[in-house]
Amino acid sequence: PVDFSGTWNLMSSDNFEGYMLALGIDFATRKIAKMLKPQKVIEQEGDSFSIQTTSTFRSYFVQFKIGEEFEEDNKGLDHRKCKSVVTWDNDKLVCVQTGDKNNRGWTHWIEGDQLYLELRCEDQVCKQVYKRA
Ligand code: RET
Repeated sequence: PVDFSGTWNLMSSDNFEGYMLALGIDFATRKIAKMLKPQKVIEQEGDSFSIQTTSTFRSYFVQFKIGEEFEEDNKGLDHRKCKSVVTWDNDKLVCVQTGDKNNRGWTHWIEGDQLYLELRCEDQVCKQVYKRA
């Protein structure tokens, strides 16, 4: 079975700018955020996850259980509240973030030594690749 646990460093990011624009992130924050090389620390215990995204500028923490809806505050991002739920699609983790923005969510999966993250909002898709630290 797939285990996302570990520390992951950002290697590449495609269209993070478009994703941030779709979220309405302000200019100054976008300029800083696109220079960052965030690190993800994921703890997975069965169907319980915690994901810490850390950067020199700002960090984001989220905790969830598969299939259990939770209130997400998106603190430090766009601050819009969402009802979020994460499910398995085969070995992919799929999050649907229901709120003011359409088509908001993300998908995480692992291939080899790399963690892939696709971030979606409205018509924008950001693709990121992380490597095990
Ligand atoms: C940073 C820096 C400040 C501006 C923005 C950020 C974006 C963070 C994102 C985190 C996504 C986390 C996920 C967790 C679950 O797996 C880097 C904090 C916009 C988009 C998908």
